[in-house]
Amino acid sequence: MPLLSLFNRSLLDRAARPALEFAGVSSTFGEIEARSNRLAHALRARGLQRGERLAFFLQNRPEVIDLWIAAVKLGLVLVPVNVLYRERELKHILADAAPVAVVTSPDLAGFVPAGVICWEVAELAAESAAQPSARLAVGGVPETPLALIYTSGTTGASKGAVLTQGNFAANGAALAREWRFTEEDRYLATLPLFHVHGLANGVHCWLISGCHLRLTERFDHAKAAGWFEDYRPTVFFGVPAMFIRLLELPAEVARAIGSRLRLAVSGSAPLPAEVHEKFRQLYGSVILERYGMTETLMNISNPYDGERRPGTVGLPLPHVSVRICDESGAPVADGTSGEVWVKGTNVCAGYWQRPEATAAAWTDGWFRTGDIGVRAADGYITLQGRRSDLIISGGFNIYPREIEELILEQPGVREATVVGVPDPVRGEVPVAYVAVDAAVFDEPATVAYLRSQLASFKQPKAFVRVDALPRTALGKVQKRLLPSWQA
Ligand code: MCA
Ligand code: AMP
Repeated sequence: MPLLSLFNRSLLDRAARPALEFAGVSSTFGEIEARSNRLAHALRARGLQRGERLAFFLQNRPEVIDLWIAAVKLGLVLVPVNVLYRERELKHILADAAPVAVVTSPDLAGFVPAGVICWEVAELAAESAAQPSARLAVGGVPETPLALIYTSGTTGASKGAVLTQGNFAANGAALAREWRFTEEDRYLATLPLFHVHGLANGVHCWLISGCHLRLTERFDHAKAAGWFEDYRPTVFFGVPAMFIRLLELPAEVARAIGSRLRLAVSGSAPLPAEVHEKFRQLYGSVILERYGMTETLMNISNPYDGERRPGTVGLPLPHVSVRICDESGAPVADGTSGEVWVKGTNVCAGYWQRPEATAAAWTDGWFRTGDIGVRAADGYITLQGRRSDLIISGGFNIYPREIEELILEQPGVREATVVGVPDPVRGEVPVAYVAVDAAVFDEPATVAYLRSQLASFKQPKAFVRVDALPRTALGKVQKRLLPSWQA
């Protein structure tokens, strides 16, 4: 079914129902329908045509949702940008995607590189208010691109995954069904809307099921207990760092929250089996872990009914085929580790203007995820690591090479490598190992430089000095041989 038809179940058929609450302000589905129509007219008036790209660089707010729905209606391609990115990171994405403009807010506009057109989100909303509320019937077919979402895939260079309306429709419909969403649900949305977890899963399960959504600007562990108490959600989606934070709540508070929570979903990074168990004990709720990627949306999920097995990501979703393959691409036997390959209506159309990267990531129609996994005889899949040295911190991805290259530019640095070290809350944090000329290397200046160039979650937690990096005979750094580091 086309994505807009799925949305119509709520936007048109449940027009009078309360839909969304943000900062104490509520909207019905009918109001969201009218607002997104007005915004579509305003975007048209600013010259945007079907197929054109428009970036957004915004904290969570209802305007992001309006923009998403307007893009579906107009056949536009949105480019979500992480709000923690700084000018250098934005420059790459905006130069590559070449959007007509970036929708942003005054607090973030200063990070947008000079020469890029910024549209102020509040001005756009004010301008929309004067536009007609009737639909602009442009729409799209399943193949119509809807988003370019930047991710590094299995290599270091950030590329835009071209996700279509059909990808979001297939993924959203499958998740809403598999996870038993109904219009009675109350979904607490604290995940960022600039990533697939919050956007493709959260927003789509909500719009397709017609349940109620409370949106927060971001996750804040100091406020989380209050939100759960006050909103009484039945559904919560989070990254492991959020569930680890939730373990800090007093037992009686946790038990009351858990008694109302019918579904807690974790993903984006491995959920330690110990956290799964502690959450069950404290909240009386068994976390459902699932696995996805920007390029593929969701692939594999533990079942709603049936065993949610800790440490595993479960079974392939109904619209997804999964193979575990050896280096030659041949499927391996159950119990043997290999690379996870996926195929299905969830998989993106390729990388934006990167035919070589696209060719490298797909083989015979199968997308090679770069994740290493193993399938048990009963079908449950366990992820065991990645082929690349990606670090995942609090659910945000970090490519060591990006940080290493910046450190190597600093005076007095002979060698540098960055590795992920275990962190009790964020899973992993980056630490730099450097071989330096001590008389020249200025650590505070390097830290200040990295702060100006990189998102906060990419900042190395320490600079560990070594005489030289351990290398193979071919010169490759052997990260496993580095001395261990403790905070
Ligand atoms: C985090 N920070 C932010 C925001 N989020 N700052 C401003 N706005 C935000 N929205 C910064 C904080 O300022 C702080 O910076 C650092 O991140 C950690 O914040 P803290 O309050 O200590 O939070 P925490 O308790 O450590 O939790 C961090 C977090 C964050 C809120 C869980 O990591 C997060 O939002 N993660 C979600 C990532 C996500 O959605 N991933 C999905 C992508 P400083 O360090 O300077 O103090 S992967 C995906 O989509 C695939 C497909 C999948 O499978 O889902
Ligand atoms: P991204 O490229 O930001 O979409 O991140 C996707 C990557 O996150 C995947 O390739 C996995 O390595 C990782 N990931 C997502 N969900 C899980 C999970 N449940 N367990 C382990 N890793 C995960």
